[in-house]
Amino acid sequence: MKFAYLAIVFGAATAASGSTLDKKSEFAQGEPIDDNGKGGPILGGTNHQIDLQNPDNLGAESTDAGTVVNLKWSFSNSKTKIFNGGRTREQVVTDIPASTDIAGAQQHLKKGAVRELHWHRVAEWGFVYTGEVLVSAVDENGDYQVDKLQVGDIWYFSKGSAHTVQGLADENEYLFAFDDGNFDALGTTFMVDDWIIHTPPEVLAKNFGVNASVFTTVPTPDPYILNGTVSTANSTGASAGLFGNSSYVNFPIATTIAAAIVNLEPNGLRELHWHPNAAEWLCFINGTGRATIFLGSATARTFDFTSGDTAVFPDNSGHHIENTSATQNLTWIELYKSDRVADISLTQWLALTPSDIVANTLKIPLSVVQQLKKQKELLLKG
Ligand SMILES: *[C@@H]1O[C@H](CO)[C@@H](O)[C@H](O)[C@H]1NC(C)=O
Ligand SMILES: *[C@@H]1O[C@H](CO)[C@@H](O)[C@H](O)[C@H]1NC(C)=O
Ligand SMILES: *[C@@H]1O[C@H](CO)[C@@H](O)[C@H](O)[C@H]1NC(C)=O
Ligand SMILES: *[C@@H]1O[C@H](CO)[C@@H](O)[C@H](O)[C@H]1NC(C)=O
Ligand SMILES: *[C@@H]1O[C@H](CO)[C@@H](O)[C@H](O)[C@H]1NC(C)=O
Ligand SMILES: *[C@@H]1O[C@H](CO)[C@@H](O)[C@H](O)[C@H]1NC(C)=O
Ligand SMILES: CC(=O)N[C@H]1CO[C@H](CO)[C@@H](O)[C@@H]1O
Repeated sequence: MKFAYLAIVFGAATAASGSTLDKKSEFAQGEPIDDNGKGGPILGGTNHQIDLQNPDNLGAESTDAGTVVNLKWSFSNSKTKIFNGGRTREQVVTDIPASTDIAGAQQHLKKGAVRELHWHRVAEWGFVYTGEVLVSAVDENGDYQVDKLQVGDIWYFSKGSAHTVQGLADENEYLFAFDDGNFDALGTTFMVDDWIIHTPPEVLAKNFGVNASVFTTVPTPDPYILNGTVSTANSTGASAGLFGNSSYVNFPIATTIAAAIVNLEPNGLRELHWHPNAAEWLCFINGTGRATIFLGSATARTFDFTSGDTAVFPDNSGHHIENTSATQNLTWIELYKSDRVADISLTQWLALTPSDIVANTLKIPLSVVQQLKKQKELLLKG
């Protein structure tokens, strides 16, 4: 595995305690009506399936307050681009305007298909979910690497590094992200064939020392993803395809994107915390959950999440994440535009502050403050 900056943490399973959702049966039916009859039905037309998936958009969480912008985007709402050899769909800043630091995409490659040679003016981070891929990259010093990555492996191509990715298994899929929410803006990605096509032939001839006519078959418009056969160049038996004198999959090259993958068991809680260094960008991989984001100025909003959802928790906002499934783990990837994952725990803060000051501020018993854990819990039992 090629992890680094990638903490894998687990929540603990316990006997299920009383569900907070039991009281919210109307919301669970897609009706914005609370236990006291506050609210009212939706008669003017609604997308009931979306309502059922998002009881917190219907007002189910009574502690929510103020107007908090949307912080969630499902890849299912993205336009999928299909190609000979694969497909891609992405979430950018226009999908979640608050996600200025990071944008993400899900990409699929068939066996032999290639995400063509290109570079970006932003850094790229990738995580393989399915299959196996060959990544190849070259940097400013001529340092290069070709490596095979399996499920759970990650890569990092620093800003400007030239790279390409090929699918090796029958079906290959990965999440990738950029350290700029607006990564798909004009002038962000540079495709090799576009450049060749837009260079005068006599310059190409002189540059490469070949007859310019060899470039008349370069495709235009660029294919983005193209089909092909698995690379055999530089096959050396057991380590076929693995060579180079640099590393894009060993860290700490990843200086602008830090990551963690989190697995929360049923009934677990990712404790209340915030990140002092950056906004958090998330992609939910599996399960169902909900999160409340406290944005300061007495505003807060709760969102419901399921697999394929992305989200941003703005820089320094307080938040927690709960599972909402009695049987399934909730798994997500979290990314930061930073060289590290950092968080401040609310419990630890209160435990390490003079207890009488905390008790007086919150008007809670001193004994309650005195038993708060001084160690970060990260993930709590139910
Ligand atoms: C949930 O995650 C735990 C590890 O924390 C693992 O042992 C267990 O098999 C997972 N359960 C399911 C249903 O995937
Ligand atoms: C890696 O190889 C390339 C090409 O031969 C060379 O230019 C570069 O200096 C090498 N880098 C290292 C660190 O050896
Ligand atoms: C380049 O190749 C074309 C097509 O094969 C040929 O007609 C032409 O003479 C070549 N030019 C040079 C300078 O060799
Ligand atoms: C790529 O797909 C096209 C169209 O289906 C097909 O004609 C071509 O043979 C394929 N090439 C490879 C290398 O699979
Ligand atoms: C294969 O890789 C080695 C370095 O491991 C290099 O010396 C050699 O030139 C490469 N051969 C080809 C055909 O790329
Ligand atoms: C999601 O978890 C279930 C078990 O709880 C498992 O069968 C399934 O393969 C997982 N899906 C992904 C994409 O990890
Ligand atoms: C917030 C929420 O719905 N949490 C649920 C987590 O999963 C347990 C079952 O394991 C439910 O009881 C909780 O309601």
